[in-house]
Amino acid sequence: MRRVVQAVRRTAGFAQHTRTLSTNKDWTESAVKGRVAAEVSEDVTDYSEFHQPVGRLLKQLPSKQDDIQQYRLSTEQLRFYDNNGYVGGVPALSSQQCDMLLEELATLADPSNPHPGHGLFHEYHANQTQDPNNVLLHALGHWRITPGFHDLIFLPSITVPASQLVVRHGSAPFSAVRFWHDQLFCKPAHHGGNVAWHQDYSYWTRTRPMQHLTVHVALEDQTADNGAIMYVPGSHHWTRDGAPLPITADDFADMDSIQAVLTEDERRHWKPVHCCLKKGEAVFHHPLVVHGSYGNRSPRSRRAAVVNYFADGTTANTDGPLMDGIPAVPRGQPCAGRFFPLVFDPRWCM
Ligand SMILES: O=C(O)CCC(=O)C(=O)O
Repeated sequence: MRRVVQAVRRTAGFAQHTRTLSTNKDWTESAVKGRVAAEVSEDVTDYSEFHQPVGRLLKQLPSKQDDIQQYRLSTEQLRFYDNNGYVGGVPALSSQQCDMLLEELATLADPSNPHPGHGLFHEYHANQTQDPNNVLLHALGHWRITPGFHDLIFLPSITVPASQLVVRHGSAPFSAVRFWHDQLFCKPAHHGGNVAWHQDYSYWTRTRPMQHLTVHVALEDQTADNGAIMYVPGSHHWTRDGAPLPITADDFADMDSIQAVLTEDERRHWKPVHCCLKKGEAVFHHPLVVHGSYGNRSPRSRRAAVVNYFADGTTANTDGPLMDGIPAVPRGQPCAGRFFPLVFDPRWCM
């Protein structure tokens, strides 16, 4: 059977893009890669058109020192990040804001009633491991689909620490920060899946230089028994001649596949720790720190919203599109424009 599905979106000032999947083979590969093929009608709002908060979580971008002061990380927090490759327990959202996002998430994750904006996801894996006893919803692109997830990427409780961490050398204490992409990592109660150990930059070498940052926001309490995120402290120094470790588990299923590529010295220093987060707290991590998490056999779900950033000036390192469904940025050119908004610039508050 030949199957052709198109996702078409037209907006003023933005070239129409069409995604076409054909043949069963492509279809299967697409499912594995989480490729999304759904029509998006003209009347669905694509929030990527808005480079300001739309008012769901935040009214306006910070414009003076008073707007950002309270969000700065302390010297001890910065030192912890430099030594370990992550810093956790940072308040990012109120409980009410988490509930608002969880409501939006429910509309994005209901297979019986797909969201009208579903075709705007860059990737959507209802279960990335494909094992029904190990379920991990993983998706990219929801900032385009719902107003709360859109505003999340601009929240100063997230972007101000990000601007302190995204570049950790040189004299400027703050950098201008651009949105790279977002992710959902959701584990249901009882049969939630694991996320195999990995370094984020292993997946991101299509952009350079490495001046990236991940912010993992707990929408629910994370504890050892519901599969809290874990880190290997100090592993942000583990490279192969400056390059990240190779990807060892595309589907995140084989927790320990990374062991095969570690050196003896790295194995000796393999001392993972949990980073238990309260609902609304964030952990900020380095693009090379090794992290992952075990499955969820507890009676509580563990849903997290992740925002990935890079420093302004990061460039494309490929001629192809950086994500499914968006136009390519020419190799060597800065990642900017509609899909990579500036979320914080210290000059806004001078
Ligand atoms: O959800 C997890 O446990 C891991 C998510 C992850 O890889 C990340 O936040 O970068």
